[in-house]
Amino acid sequence: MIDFYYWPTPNGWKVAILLEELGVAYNTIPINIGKGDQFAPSFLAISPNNRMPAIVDHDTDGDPVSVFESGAILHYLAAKTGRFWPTDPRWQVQTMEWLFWQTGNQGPMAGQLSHFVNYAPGEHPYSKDRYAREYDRCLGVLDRRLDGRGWIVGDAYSVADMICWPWVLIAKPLGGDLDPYPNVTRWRSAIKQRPAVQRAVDLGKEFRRSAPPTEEERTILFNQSGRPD
Ligand SMILES: N[C@@H](CCC(=O)N[C@@H](CS)C(=O)NCC(=O)O)C(=O)O
Repeated sequence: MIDFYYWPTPNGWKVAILLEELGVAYNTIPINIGKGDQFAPSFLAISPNNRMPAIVDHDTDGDPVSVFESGAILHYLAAKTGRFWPTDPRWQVQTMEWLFWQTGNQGPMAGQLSHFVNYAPGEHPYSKDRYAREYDRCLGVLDRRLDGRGWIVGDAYSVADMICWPWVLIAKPLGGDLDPYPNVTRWRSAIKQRPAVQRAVDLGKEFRRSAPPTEEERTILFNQSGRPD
């Protein structure tokens, strides 16, 4: 059994998609990031960066294995199962490149854009524009990569696609425009049709925010620093 520390956001969907595609048994543990669950010592022991997703894999030969950071989780599960991971060593290198690209580029830019769009709408136009442009630049990078190919790496759907897809799914609510990016649009639709992906996006939908963030959520998600209390 895998414990999956989760909240329904694009970063959470990346791992939910792989778990659903693999069809493995997992136990969902909600981490309400708007209420501060990410700072609980028991969660920090698994995910020291106070971010979800994270997993603890109990199906091991020895002690349970805990993994934080979506790229590391996808690599761990794909390497362990041998699925959604290419066998060609050159394609394996490329898969790693796109896992790192997503967590170092598209993810942080989209995450900051989402913060300015959802938590400080209209308050900081320069910052919002900076991240909107970076998000758009990343869409262009993906579009060029997908030119003439169905999937990001090799000839099959893999964890490289799973990690890059969730922040593209929500382009519109982020204020992004997919019209200039036909390859990304085609790829986004192909993945969206997969039943496992639909189950993953629906996971924990009862926890999704239906109203603008409360003052408590804004304070928890804005006021973080690295200093001990
Ligand atoms: N690089 C991390 C990013 C994870 C991340 O930013 N998670 C957000 C939710 S989308 C979070 O846990 N936020 C809690 C907080 O900001 O305190 C990954 O890819 O796993």
